[in-house]
Amino acid sequence: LEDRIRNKELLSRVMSAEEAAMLIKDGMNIGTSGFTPSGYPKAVPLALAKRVRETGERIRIGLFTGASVGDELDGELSRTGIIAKRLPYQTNESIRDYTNNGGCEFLDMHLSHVPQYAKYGFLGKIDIAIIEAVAITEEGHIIPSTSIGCSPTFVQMAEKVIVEINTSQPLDLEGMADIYIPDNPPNRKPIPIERVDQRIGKPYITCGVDKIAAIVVTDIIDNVRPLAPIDDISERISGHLIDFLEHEVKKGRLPQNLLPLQSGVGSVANAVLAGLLKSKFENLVCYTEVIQDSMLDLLDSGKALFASGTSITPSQEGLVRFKENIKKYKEKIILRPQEISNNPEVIRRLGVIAMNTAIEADIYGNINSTNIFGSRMMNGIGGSGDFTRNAYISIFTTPSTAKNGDISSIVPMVSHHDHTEHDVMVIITEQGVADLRGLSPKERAKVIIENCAHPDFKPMLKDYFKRAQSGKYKHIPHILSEALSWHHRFLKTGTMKIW
Ligand code: 0RQ
Repeated sequence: LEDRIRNKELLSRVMSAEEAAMLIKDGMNIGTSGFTPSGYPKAVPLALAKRVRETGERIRIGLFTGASVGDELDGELSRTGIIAKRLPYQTNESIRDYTNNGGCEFLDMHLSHVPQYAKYGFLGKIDIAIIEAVAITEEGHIIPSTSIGCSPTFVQMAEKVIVEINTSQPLDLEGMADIYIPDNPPNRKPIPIERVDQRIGKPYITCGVDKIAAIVVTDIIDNVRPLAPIDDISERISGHLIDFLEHEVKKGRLPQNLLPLQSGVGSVANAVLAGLLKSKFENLVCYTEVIQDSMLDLLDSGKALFASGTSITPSQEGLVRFKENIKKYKEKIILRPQEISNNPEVIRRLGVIAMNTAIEADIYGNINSTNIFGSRMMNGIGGSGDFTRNAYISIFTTPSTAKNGDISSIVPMVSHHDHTEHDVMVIITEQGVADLRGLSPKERAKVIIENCAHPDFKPMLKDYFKRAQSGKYKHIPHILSEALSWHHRFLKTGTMKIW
């Protein structure tokens, strides 16, 4: 244990998860490590849930994380009714249902905003930070595990820190992190990143011996999620995206090795990166948030030279490969706080190509990535807004239909807005590519309907757009009484179709 807890005094603060969980009281705000279920605390939340189950004690907390965390945290604490408020992103079925059924208040936030909200005091007091680590240094600083997320800021702002030393996380992770926290305005300086492989901070999270109230040793592994196999639709979307990038290179708007790539999560995003592996692009670099299997493939094949992110989130098999080859990956991967990985200033400077997924898009180019039928929260906006608004090219992909073809993903008006017509440059479905750059709303509508809509819904969309244009106002023509009728029809009849 001495190589993991390098300060002798701190060895006396090692305790059981049950004892550490006793520090958590009703009404507290708890900030934890974790980003897209990786590097999050597991033993303490499990012990807290067990305590509440066994004693019936009332504990309701605010739970703040980097992004999504595993079932030991979001799942267990929502099933025991412990979470009163949650931010900023989740992917766990239990907390999704809990949120949609009104069990907690959920704040869906741009991920780059979370650390600065915490630092500005906008989230109130952070009582305890619970951070998964591979080690604690002699000085009491924390070597984070597979994700950085908001951990540095939560540690800075919290009154007390509980560290979960996870022995399943290799010590060789030490050195992968690059921790830099910007000052608050008016003293904020430019972030000195000009290349994706640049290190600007420290390899540890500054904490200090005094702040550490408890250390829990565990070996529970990250509950990473399996990736769906790449299907025909995802492959076609990926093909269109690669063709589009090749076209941009031919036009001289992108260099041969493209620009730094950001890719969202999910099956389509994975297929897009897998497509890049087969493409003729070389010497790629990634400035992204999540590093998943296909990103490791790009690095292994030599197609990509470097990846900067805030978490490593491979599948179970990918995790084994990552751990076995960690020394090699350490030369090609930097993990940064999400305030830096998702920073608008850096994204704009580097000229990132942002590729994210939509639930639905409307004919004018607005995107809904989060709320099904306007009300049912799926995962959250995550980092998609940080990247989309500031990217060199912002691309959204989605299959043109959902629910066995009964839903059109291209609709007259989105039922919830995440990314507006002002931010979205390209929409791609398996049907084709709509390049919206430089187009007015009516010009966009023609291209989106023509190139992206499914043939089953194209005539209905054309008919709507035509009739809308005979209305009084011509800028963004709509028939308000009909704009959301497609969603309404699905909820009533189980299909958006009218035949
Ligand atoms: O619901 O499971 O009940 O059938 O939406 O759809 O096809 O499984 O999609 O897993 O690729 O996720 C946008 C959610 C896509 C994800 C989203 C229903 C569909 C299914 C999921 P069921 P799929 P994926 C990086 C950047 C936002 C955040 C982001 C996401 C469910 O990519 O959360 O990009 N993105 N962050 O049936 C009604 C439609 C629908 C629909 C799909 N048009 N209408 N329901 N569904 N289309 C991550 C981070 O920042 C951390």
